[in-house]
Amino acid sequence: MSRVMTRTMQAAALALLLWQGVGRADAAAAAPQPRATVIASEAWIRLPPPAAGVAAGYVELHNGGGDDRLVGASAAGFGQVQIHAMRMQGEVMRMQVLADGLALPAGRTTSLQPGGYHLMLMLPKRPLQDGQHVRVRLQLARAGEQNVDFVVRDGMGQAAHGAGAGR
Ligand SMILES: [Cu+2]
Repeated sequence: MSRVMTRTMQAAALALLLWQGVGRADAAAAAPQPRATVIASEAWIRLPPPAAGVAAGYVELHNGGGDDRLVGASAAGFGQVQIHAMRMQGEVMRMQVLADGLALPAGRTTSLQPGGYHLMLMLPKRPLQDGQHVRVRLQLARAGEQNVDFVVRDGMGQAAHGAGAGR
């Protein structure tokens, strides 16, 4: 009887050890990095005209995880960063603030690009320069915060941001 008891206890102790080991392995696998499920690429800011109070930022956001949402953004050199869409209003293209952010469907790449969704960088603390890097902190509902470096580029050849398309 005591032998059986001892074996049972040994088995239990072994099971406990294994369980703890597994638990530790799981924790180790999960701990190192917050899941970077949203990958940003092609991040750039169109060089605005001198004295412009705003600049537009564009980026490709690939979401390799579950449904997510870009809910906000900020940048050290700007008083505020908003998420905008371009919408036709009658025959005129206008910008619109996306107060609830921008949906990033699972497995898809969502493009912020000229003529469409964009980041509106407002209240610049100093003028932007061609080639400059601007670090923007993106706030994602699920994936958390992510810093992305945007390069300032002179976007010649395309309609100026915010210009009316009606005439
Ligand atoms: Cu805008």
